Amino acid sequence: MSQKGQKKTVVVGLGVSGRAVCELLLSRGAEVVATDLRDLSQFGGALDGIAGAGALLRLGGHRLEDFLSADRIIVSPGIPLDIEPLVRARSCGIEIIGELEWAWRQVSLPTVAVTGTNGKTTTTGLIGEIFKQAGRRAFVGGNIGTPLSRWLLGAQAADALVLEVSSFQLDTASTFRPDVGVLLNVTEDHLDRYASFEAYADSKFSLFSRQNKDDFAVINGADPICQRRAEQIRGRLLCFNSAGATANVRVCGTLLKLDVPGKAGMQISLEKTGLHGTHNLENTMAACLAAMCMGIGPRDIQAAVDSFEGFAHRVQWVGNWKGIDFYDDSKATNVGAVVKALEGFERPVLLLLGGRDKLGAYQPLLAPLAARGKGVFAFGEAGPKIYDCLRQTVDAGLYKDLPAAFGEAVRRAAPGDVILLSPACASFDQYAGYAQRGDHFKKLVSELRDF
Ligand code: UMA
Repeated sequence: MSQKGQKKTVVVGLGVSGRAVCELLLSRGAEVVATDLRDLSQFGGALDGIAGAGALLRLGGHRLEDFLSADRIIVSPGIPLDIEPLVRARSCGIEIIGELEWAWRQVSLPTVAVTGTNGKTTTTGLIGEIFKQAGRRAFVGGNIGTPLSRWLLGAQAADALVLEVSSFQLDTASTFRPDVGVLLNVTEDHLDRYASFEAYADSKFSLFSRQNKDDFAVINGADPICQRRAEQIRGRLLCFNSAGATANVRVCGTLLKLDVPGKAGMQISLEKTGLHGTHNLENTMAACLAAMCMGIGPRDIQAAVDSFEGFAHRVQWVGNWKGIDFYDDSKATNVGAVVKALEGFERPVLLLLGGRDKLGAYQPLLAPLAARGKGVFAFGEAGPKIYDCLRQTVDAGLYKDLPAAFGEAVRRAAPGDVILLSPACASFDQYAGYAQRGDHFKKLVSELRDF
């Protein structure tokens, strides 16, 4: 214990999660050491509030002695758990937990948690919209953007939590237990952080590891990893399946038919949905099932399905020029997301791929590209690796950056084609984030008038 008798907490990483944790701890009088690899100059004043409130800032690196003298350590999701000070602190028995775990311990509200390699944000958003239509107040956040600890700093006006949860957040959880857990899919991602794909899948499945028999576990019956590991689930297992197999939610024409033991069946029309493609069908199925588990009726679910339009940078149509349609899917930072995006199109696709490699394989793109790929335009750091992998099978070219790849795709496209930015890579080689990369793509589309 610290001299003040308060628990001394080291907060690691001072991005949006870490800063919210610090603010909350400081507002409760805790002793806080706030540490980050970045220098003060790189924060542009963002730390003024916590410094003014009494946090001891340790910037430009982490100090082992801070970690070893802590009563507990709260880590931001992006902190690798194998950095030396954390390994040493763990071996000394010091508690290390994530921001989500720490914040969730302080709330007692029914919780819906959505994870999966792809589709988390859309599904979480749609569940949030369903709650809104039902007149039920829910905090919608987590990995989607607003950390739970930030919400705890406000008036906390909600009757439920609807959380997007990442594998990183699950890795640092020890009591987190959602009443309804949703796992959308598991495909290769974050292999720069996990020892193997199986280790990443373990992380995703840990969403269900503390559930009891009354909790709901909603999984994708068409996903091989979900199928293989379903027996690990101890809660009430519910499946959605876009491939038409027996499941708790099925597609019949333009209707979703939902059937959950112990609840009245319901039907939801997809005629007015703004979400397109197989992946969005799965997202919608999962969201409807989760809402049904939370006791929300068909009228409110239908109203949300009809009105929800999805989010920017997720297979978002951003314009048409001379008959060519342009879609921004900059959020697709792994290969599985690109496969899903390609499967959503019936027309020839010119695909812009590239950025910072995440060490996964690009081969899964070959089959959907053989079906509808008119060309691949590889760019950025990962460009050469992508080009080498795909050029035997599809017409591929290598470009230094997004504008160069975009320009060539436009020259090659014909009316009726689709130009899709779905990069399969992180953006950090050339952009601050996927949103900035998507915005750049949109700007290039808007400038085509002068092309
Ligand atoms: N840092 C250290 N030490 C290290 C490594 C990093 O101090 O060894 C510092 C960095 O210098 C930086 C800070 O840690 O200042 C960043 O922390 P962070 O990466 O956890 O970022 P936050 O701003 O707190 O954002 C996090 C999530 N980021 C990650 O998981 C990488 C956000 O998800 C999330 O929206 C936010 O919390 C609120 O919950 C982003 C994401 O990319 C969108 N998530 C991944 C995904 O969706 O695939 C998992």
